[in-house]
Amino acid sequence: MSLFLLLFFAMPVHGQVFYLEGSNQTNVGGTFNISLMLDSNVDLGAIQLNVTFNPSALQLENLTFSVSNAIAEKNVNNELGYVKIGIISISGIRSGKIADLKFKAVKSGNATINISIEDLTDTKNNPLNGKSFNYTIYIALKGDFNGNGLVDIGDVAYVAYIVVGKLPYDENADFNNNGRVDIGDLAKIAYYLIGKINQL
Ligand SMILES: [Ca+2]
Ligand SMILES: [Ca+2]
Repeated sequence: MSLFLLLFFAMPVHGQVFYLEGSNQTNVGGTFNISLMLDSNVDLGAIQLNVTFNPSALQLENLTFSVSNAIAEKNVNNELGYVKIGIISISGIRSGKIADLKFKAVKSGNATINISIEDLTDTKNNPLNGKSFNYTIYIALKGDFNGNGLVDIGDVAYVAYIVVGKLPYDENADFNNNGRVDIGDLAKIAYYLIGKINQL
């Protein structure tokens, strides 16, 4: 066995790992839930995190903590796009769900949520290292089939081609939710384009 492999096996398996779990796709105007999770190899006594997001793309509607035997506080700022999280636990937290976050998507495109670890200690107040990370969610605009960020004549043509059978069925074009892409859906996107209706 090489020295490299010996060194590799002598290293600890992992440290303090935070991660996000949940949806990675939604529509403009839609909400989505993600869970902040922890997987640590030691009990954590204090956790201070800064969660940042682009406020023109995302708004945090709700944050609920799931930690027991702990003091947990949050400071949400949707104007600047952050939520600061502070958790103190005497008995220690090791793994599982920390919090549920509910976001509203307000702009189409890829939106990034960054989790930055400001402070982390074990239950004896020794500092620990944690890894900051990003989470990306894709926000689609309903009716924007060619992905240019707006509903335009090209998108209306796309639906028209489906209606006449020149393009295959696309469930995202079923605006009236009747299981088919038909003339009713084509009328809806055409009305939306010219401003007769304001929602698809
Ligand atoms: Ca478009
Ligand atoms: Ca339909």
